[in-house]
Amino acid sequence: MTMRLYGAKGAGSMATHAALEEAGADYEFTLLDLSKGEQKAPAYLAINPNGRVPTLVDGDVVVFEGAACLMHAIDRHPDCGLAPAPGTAERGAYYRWLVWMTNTLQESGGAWAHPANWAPDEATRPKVQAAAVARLERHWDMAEAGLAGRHWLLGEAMSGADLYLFMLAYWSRRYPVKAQDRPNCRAHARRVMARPAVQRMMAAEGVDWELG
Ligand SMILES: N[C@@H](CCC(=O)N[C@@H](CS)C(=O)NCC(=O)O)C(=O)O
Repeated sequence: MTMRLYGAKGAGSMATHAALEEAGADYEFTLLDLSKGEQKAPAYLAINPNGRVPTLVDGDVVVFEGAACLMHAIDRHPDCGLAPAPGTAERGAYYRWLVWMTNTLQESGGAWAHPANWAPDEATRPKVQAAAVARLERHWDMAEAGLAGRHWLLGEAMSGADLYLFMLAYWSRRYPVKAQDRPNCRAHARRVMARPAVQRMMAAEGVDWELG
């Protein structure tokens, strides 16, 4: 059955979109225009009451949250090589990195990019952003250390965690703390972006990254 990924240009759907391309999946991509509020349309809220992207619809199964969509897409294509076998040390690292990224690195970026979600009072937003910048420095340093001496987060093979890190690195290009300013993260982003599947995802979404 054809899966449907709801996403937006350069948004949290990028990692799942790239994984579906890597897997050669039978899927369709529905591009929502967030500036027009299409993510708040009643028909979309019926499948994802958060009113955010991404959402992955796989028959009767509806998955939201970017990392969950990514893991489900990969699990449905067990031969795609994007996740280590359950119960292995590498699988533990795969969970660890993915949950850490979505819960920590992504969250800190969100606090910098959308301080109003954390501080309704405008006067306190600069403090929220300053704290987010300090956290982002620590988090990107941790990603940098995690990539020391290895091509991929899990070591020998690229996984879904690398696609997720690439997505966050791409977003950070507009943040005061940029993944690309750290050599290991920069080399990692270039490595991921060189993948034909990632190129296809970026072309389909109409996004580019002049990483140099
Ligand atoms: N925790 C969610 C966050 C999703 C999220 O914030 N998505 C953004 C795009 S990257 C969005 O839909 N923003 C539009 C809105 O909040 O109305 C996830 O990781 O999937």
